[in-house]
Amino acid sequence: MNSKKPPQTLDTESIIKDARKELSSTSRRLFGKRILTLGGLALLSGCDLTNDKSVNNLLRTMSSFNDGAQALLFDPGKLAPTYPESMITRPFPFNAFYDIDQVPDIDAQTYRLELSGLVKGKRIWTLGELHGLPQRSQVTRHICIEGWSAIGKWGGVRFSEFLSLAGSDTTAKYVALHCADNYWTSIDMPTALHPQTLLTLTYDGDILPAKYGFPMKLRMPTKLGYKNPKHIVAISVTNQFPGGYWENQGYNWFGGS
Ligand SMILES: Nc1nc2c(c(=O)[nH]1)N[C@H]1C(S)=C(S)[C@@H](COP(=O)(O)O)O[C@H]1N2
Ligand SMILES: [Mo]
Repeated sequence: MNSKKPPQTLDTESIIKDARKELSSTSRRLFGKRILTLGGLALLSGCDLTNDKSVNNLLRTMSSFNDGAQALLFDPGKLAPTYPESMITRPFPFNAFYDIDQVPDIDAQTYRLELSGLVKGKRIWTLGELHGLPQRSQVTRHICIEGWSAIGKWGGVRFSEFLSLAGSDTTAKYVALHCADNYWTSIDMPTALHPQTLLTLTYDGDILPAKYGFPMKLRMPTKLGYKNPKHIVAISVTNQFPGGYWENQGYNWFGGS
């Protein structure tokens, strides 16, 4: 859109379309169709919608409004669907912000996971120590915002158990996850403590291959693909909003699936 256009030529339809995209299906159901008119959106956001800047503000407001709605609607006891092993997608797709030949090469011997922030206990973990914790596995569906989904089997440590072993302050708001390829994301504490959130070390029964995130991927079947970081090297428990690689470029932060 061109900011020099007079207000009456604002592209109403595409504003509403973008606004609709900012709302998840759950929040759309919660608020009904009525607000998805220009007047309704203006009322909700307090934006006058007379130029591009106010439309941008509106969409940003919608997105954080949607984060809040999704957080309210998130049920920490509700499990994402699991599938029989016969339904695993083979081969499982690879995706990253770079091509497969750029996947980071991480040395298992020298690898260390560093915990920081609101944590009282052990802050440096070796891979051996992580493999020594109780392991479980689950077959779940990964949904990528780019329009594909696939079923895979991941195994590893329940993240809530890891966080409590490390003496984390689970009343903190966020957990930030930093990756060897400089990707990062962050999640809300209720999702970090969800029983299906796993610090995964294996894929389909084998050590996690490089392309799927060696040595470790945080797998959350309750969140979209971009919230599932691979090659994690540092984790921080914090009350300061950490954002994320795609989230800072406009993807919705809560990213529920
Ligand atoms: N470190 C890192 N983690 C990442 C990404 C990335 O580029 N780097 N991409 C995300 C996205 S958008 C998707 S869909 C999944 C893909 O995971 P897969 O290669 O195991 O299918 O990884 C997510 N985690
Ligand atoms: Mo994705």
